Amino acid sequence: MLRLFALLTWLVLAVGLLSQGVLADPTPSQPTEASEPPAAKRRPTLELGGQVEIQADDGHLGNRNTSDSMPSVDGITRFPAATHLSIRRLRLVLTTHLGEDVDLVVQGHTDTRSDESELRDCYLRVNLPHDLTLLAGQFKVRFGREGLSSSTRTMTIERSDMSRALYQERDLGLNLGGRTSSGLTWDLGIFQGQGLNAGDQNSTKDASLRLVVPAASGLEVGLSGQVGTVQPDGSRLDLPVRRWGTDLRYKKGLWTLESEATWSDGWNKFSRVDSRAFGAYLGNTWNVSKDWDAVLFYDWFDPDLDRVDALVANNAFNARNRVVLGVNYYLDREAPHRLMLNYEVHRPCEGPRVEPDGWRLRYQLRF
Ligand SMILES: [Ca+2]
Ligand SMILES: [Ca+2]
Repeated sequence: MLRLFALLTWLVLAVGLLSQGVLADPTPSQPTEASEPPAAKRRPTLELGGQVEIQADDGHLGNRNTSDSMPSVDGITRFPAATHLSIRRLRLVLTTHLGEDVDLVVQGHTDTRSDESELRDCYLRVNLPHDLTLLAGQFKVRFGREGLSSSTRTMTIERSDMSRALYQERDLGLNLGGRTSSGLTWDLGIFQGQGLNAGDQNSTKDASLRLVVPAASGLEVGLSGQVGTVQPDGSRLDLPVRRWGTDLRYKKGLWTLESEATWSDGWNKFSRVDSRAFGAYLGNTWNVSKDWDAVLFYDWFDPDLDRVDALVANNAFNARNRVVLGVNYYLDREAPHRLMLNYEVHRPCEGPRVEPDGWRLRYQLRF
């Protein structure tokens, strides 16, 4: 059933793309009179942007493994770490305007903390009639709120464990999105299902759906779903991926509330097996003054609702929560250009008690 649905959606999206002539070879127009000079060839225009994040992480946050002394960005940490300074993200985004309604977006990424340098985004964006937008290539799967948001807009320096474990991030595929006259936005996508910069390991495709409804003044409510399979590295087994989420954003006066919950019955990045998982967060930003925000954020996540490791602080099995107290100082809210300071309190809710509490400091500029 899933394979049939995936095939049909691929066909619909491909026909839409072809009908716009995006994939057709351009046919040079014939000059009407031989005496006229040939028209100058229109070249694509280029636009360069990006962002940089320089970050310090407190060694008390601990490490999830013993391979290095870097403080972890997530999970239950039980190994020592040292305070560390890193380029958390350096992103360069090249947008090529190929035509009036067609852009090619390519984004490169470097992270010295995890020693990563890789391609992140590479996709065609086609604006279609009736407020439709088609994305084709590698880009963020339209699912959830926190994971889908740019790191330049998140409330906290590091995202919740729920988003890190249950959000697909980037994948290779197609997404058709639109907006109705009532303001409802929708996205329907088909993906390989294997994640970032990975080839498909099986013949089935994942499907994703996201709806965002403007429910009341200042309030928007989102619903997301993803179904499919993943074949982990070194395995020949296809594990199911079934995720459903709901989220909201409510802004009133100086306060912005964001919340999200995701249910998963299948593979996730923390358990790495077919398990039932659940996570949620609730965050509030108080716009204290023109340049300052204060943030209070709580999140909870269990990567495997049916198992507990009573002996070891185990990231694959055990539930945990995190409280983040934060302040942001904006040099420019629009860019954004800001300094973020977070203090994170981590507590396992299952298994042995560890208390890897500590601070993070980030300088962030989008250009
Ligand atoms: Ca697949
Ligand atoms: Ca558990």
